[in-house]
Amino acid sequence: MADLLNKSQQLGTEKYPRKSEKWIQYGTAGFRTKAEELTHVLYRMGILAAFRSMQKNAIIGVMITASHNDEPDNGVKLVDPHGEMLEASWEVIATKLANAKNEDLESTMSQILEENGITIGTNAMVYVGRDTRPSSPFLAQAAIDGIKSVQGCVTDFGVVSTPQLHFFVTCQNTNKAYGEPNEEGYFSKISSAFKALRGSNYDNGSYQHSLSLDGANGVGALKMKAFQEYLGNCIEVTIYNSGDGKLNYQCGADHVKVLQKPPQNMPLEVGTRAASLDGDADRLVYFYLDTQGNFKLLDGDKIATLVAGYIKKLIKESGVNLNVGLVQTAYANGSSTEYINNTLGVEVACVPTGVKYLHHRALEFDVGVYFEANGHGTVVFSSAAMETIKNAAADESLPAERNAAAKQLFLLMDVINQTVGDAISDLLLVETVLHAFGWGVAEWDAAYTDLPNRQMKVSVADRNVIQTADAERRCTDPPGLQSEIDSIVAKFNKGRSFVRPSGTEDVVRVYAEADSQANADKLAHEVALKVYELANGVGNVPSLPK
Ligand code: NG1
Ligand code: ZN
Repeated sequence: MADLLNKSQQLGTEKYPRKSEKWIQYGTAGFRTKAEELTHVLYRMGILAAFRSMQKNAIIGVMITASHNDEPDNGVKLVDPHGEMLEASWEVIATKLANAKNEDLESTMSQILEENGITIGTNAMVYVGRDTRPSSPFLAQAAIDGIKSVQGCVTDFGVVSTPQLHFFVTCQNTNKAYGEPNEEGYFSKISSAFKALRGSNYDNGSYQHSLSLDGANGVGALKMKAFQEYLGNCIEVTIYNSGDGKLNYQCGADHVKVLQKPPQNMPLEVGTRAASLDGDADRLVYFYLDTQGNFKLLDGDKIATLVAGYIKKLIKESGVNLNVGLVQTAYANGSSTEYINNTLGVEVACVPTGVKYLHHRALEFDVGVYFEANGHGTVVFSSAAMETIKNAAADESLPAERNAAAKQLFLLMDVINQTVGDAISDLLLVETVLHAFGWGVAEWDAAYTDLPNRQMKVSVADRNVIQTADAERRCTDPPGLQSEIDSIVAKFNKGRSFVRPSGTEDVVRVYAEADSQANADKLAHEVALKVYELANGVGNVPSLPK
C-alpha cells in the first residue's frame, strides 16, 4: 500500500502539483475557482472519490463544472451513493486533501484511509462527468489519473449535465431499480412518462405545446437537442444560446434571475413562454413579456408552488394519505411564502442556502418539494410514498377518478429526477402541470405577485466574519450588524433583508425586498453600506443598483 500511495504522490507532484499556498475550501457547490488553480485539486478529488467509493462500496460521482460562473472558472463536486451531495464530514476531508503540501500528499492519504477504516484495494468505481468549459477535459483527465493512481476504476461519461451524472450514480447504486445508468436510460425514462401524461392532445385550454429555451450556451442546450429525438412532436422547444456563444455570457438562469432581464439573442414576443437553463443544467427559471410588454420572471418559488399545488391536487383526488411539504431558503420571495401558507395550505420549511440542506429537509415529508429561488430544485418521494402511489395506480378496484389520479402521480414520479435539481426534467414537469391545468404562462403567474427584490454583492476582507443563524435570516456576527439591519428594514413598507457569506464566491450577499423596486434597491443599498462599514469592506463602496 505504501508503495502505491508513494507512486500516487509522485504522479501528483510531477503532473498535477499544488503550485501556490492559496487555501481552497469545499463550499456549497464543491471547489470552485479559476480553472488554472484547480488541476491539483482535481487530481486529489479523483483520489478522494476512489477512497469514498472504497468506504461505501458503491459508485461515487465526480462532476467537473462551475455551473453559472463565467468560463475562466471551473469547479468540482462529488456525488455520494444515493445521488446526493457529498456528506458534510467528507467536505472537511476534501478540504484537507486539497490543501495538503505536495510532499505531504502520501501521509495525508494514509491518514484519511486510517481514520475512516478504508482498506485500499477494495473495488472502487467512480463516474466522471464534465460540462462544456474549455478547461473541463484537462481537469477531467486529472481526476481520472487520480482515481487510477489508487487503483480505482473509472467510467468517463464525457459531457453531461450535473443532474444526469447524479442520475447515473443513483441508477447503478440501486442495481438499476431507478433506471439505466446511461443517457439512453435517462432520456427514455423521463420522455416515456412525459408522453404518457400528455396523451394525444398536446394543447389544452390556454396551454400551447411550444416554448423558447435559453440554453446558456452550455451542456443543457446540447442535451435538450438530443432529448428532442425522444420527445417527438408532443412539445416544440426552440433553443437559443445553444452553444455558439460564450457559456453563461449575458444568458442563462442566473443572469435572468439576478438581473431580472431576458437573455441576449432570444426574440421575445408578448405572451411567449420562455425558460433559461444554467451552465450545467441544474437550474431553471421561466419568463415572459406581459400584455404591457413588462418582463416577468417565474423563478424557483413559482415553480415550487405550481408543482406542489398540482401534486397536492392529485394526492387529494387519488385519496392516498400522504403529506406534502415545501422547502425554501431565505431567498424565497415573501409573497411566495405567504401564498403557500394562506392559499396552498402546504407545510413550508426554511433552511440555509445549499441544496443539501433543502434535499435533506424535503426527505422528512412523504412528498417533499424543494426549490431555491434561483430555480434549483426537485421533488422527492419517500419509499413508502412511492409504494403507496404505485399500489393505488395498480388498484383497478378504486373508483375510476381516484385510480386515474394515482396513475398520473405514478407517471409524474418518472418525469422527476429525484436525485437532484434537474433543469430539463423540471422543465418537463412544469410543462406537464401547465398542460394538465390548461394554463398559459400568465395564468401560472397570476397565483401571486412577487415583492420587488434586489440582490447585491459586497467585497470584504474576510467574508467569514459574517456569521448567521435562523436559516441565515439573522446575522449574529459582526456585533451590531443585525440591529443596524433591523433599523434600516423598519423604514421600509414590507421590507425584509438579510446578509450571508457566499459559499461559491468571495463576497457577502445582500438580499432585500420591499413594496417597490426603488425601495428594494434602496434597502439593499443601505444594508450593503452597513456590511461594508462593519465587516471590513474592500474596494469600491457599494453603489445604488441601477
Ligand atoms: P452562494 O454563492 O453560497 O450564494 C449560490 C446560490 C445557492 C446555490 C449555490 C450552488 C444564490 C443566492 N446562491 O450559492 O443557492 O445554488 O450557488 O450553485 O442563488
Ligand atoms: Zn448549476
